[in-house]
Amino acid sequence: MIVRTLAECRHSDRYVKTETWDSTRMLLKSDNMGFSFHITTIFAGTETPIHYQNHLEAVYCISGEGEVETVDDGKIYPIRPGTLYVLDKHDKHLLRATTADIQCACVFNPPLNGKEVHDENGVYPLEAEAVVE
Ligand code: 9YT
Repeated sequence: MIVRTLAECRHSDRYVKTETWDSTRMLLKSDNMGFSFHITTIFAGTETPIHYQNHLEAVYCISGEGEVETVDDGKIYPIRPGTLYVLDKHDKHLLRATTADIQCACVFNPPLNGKEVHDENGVYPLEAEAVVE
C-alpha cells in the first residue's frame, strides 16, 4: 500500500512549477498504477496552450474559477468547483484561470514519469525524465 500527503510530495522532486501552473505528482509511472495522479494549481490571470498528443487526461476542479477553450471549434467551457473535464480526444485546448487560482486533481494515462513540462506545442513527451527517490 502507498500512503502519501500533498505536503510531503510538494517538498520533494514530485513538485514541478512553470510560469502558469504548478503540479504535485502524487502518483507516477514508477508507482506502477497504470495512471498518474496530480494536484495542480493554475495561476489566476494566465492562459496555457495544451495539446496532450501522447496522453489522456481527466481534470476535476476542486476550487477556483476559469474556462477551457477547445481550439478546433472555439467552444468555451466554464470551470467551477465540481466540474470534471476529460480530454478523451487529445483535444488541443487553452486553459485559463480567471479571477482565482484553480486547484484541480488530474489523472493521466499513460502515467507521467515525473519531470514533464509542456513543449512549444503544449505537448508532454511520452518518455520524460523520471523522479529519482
Ligand atoms: C490541467 C492541466 O493539464 N494543467 C497542466 C499541468 C498538468 N495538470 C500536470 O502536469 O499536472
